[in-house]
Amino acid sequence: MSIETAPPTTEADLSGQDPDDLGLRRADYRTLFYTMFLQREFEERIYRLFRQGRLDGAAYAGAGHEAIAAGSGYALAEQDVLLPMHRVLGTHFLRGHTPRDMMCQYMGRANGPTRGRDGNMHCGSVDKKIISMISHLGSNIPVAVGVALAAKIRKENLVALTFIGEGGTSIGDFHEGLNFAAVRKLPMVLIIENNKFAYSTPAALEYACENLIDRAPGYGIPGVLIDGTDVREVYKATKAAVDRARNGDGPTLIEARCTRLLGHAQHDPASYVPKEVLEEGWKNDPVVKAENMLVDDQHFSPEEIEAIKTEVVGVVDDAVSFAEKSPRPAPEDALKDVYAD
Ligand SMILES: Cc1ncc(C[n+]2csc(CCOP(=O)(O)OP(=O)(O)O)c2C)c(N)n1
Repeated sequence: MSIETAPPTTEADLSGQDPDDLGLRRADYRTLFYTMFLQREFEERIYRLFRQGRLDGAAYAGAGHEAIAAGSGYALAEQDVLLPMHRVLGTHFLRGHTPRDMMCQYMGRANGPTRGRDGNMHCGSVDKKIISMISHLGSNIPVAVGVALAAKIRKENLVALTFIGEGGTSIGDFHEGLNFAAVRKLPMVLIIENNKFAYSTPAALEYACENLIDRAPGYGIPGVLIDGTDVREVYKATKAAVDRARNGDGPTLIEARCTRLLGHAQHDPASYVPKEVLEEGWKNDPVVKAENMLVDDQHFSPEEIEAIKTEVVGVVDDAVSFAEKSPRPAPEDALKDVYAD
């Protein structure tokens, strides 16, 4: 998490606790949970704002994907490049987009990252090393491969991390990108967010192999299957893949299993998803799991967890009122930054 957005750290967080088996301390766990809860709360709010007609564009949520966002984003080093997709909002926060920035973006305000001039999830930042997602599924992958290729040619020590849904793995870009990255041993990590549905298409109609990482040996790269609802597991797998890429050993394919807990987007009640799938998914809610893990293993009291949640709700309240007071873009600015001066 960048300096401007890092949640306040208490003395207890900084106490001389030794790092655990993953090299993480209490302050790291606080940031991981804070990020997950911030994604959940922020997206709940944008759903509500959408229904009230206060939000521009559509509203997508990554409910069920919060551990994937926080655990993977936290495994990156400052110089690495992030290419997020539509269910990993938490990665934006970890790289320094503030809740105010993102709320201005969602509300189409002039002081949002795209200055109110692009779709709400479509924002990046050169300084923060975030490349805006591309709506066309799969297109992020060749871009990540290009970033990794450039880094290798320029001998820059950076890794590109990107994502794809299990539905998107059927697109040609997945094969072309992954094959090129494997052949050239490029520093790239690709995480498949396998949430069981691509819009209304169930996984059984999307691919015939048992696991999507079964494809990895075909490219000559490692494939790692993980529980995408367990933030420690996501961090551990991503960190290992990032370290491997940084060492010049090439890309890794990670398949993170989770459940899409809501519809495809706000407009979709997801009545086609079997009740049992959703019940099972909510039983494995990654945010609740992280909360329990913090209490059981990391010695946070339930009161401390509540305090983090209250703080996050306040941060999101502030983001909404800041965005609503912010100006809309001026029509004459529409072409600003489109062409080089
Ligand atoms: C090439 C392309 N085809 C179709 C779409 C429309 N679309 C957007 S998201 C989506 C479903 C994606 O499913 P999946 O890849 O499994 O990701 P999820 O949304 O479940 O996280 C579709 C069909 C698109 N954006 N791009």
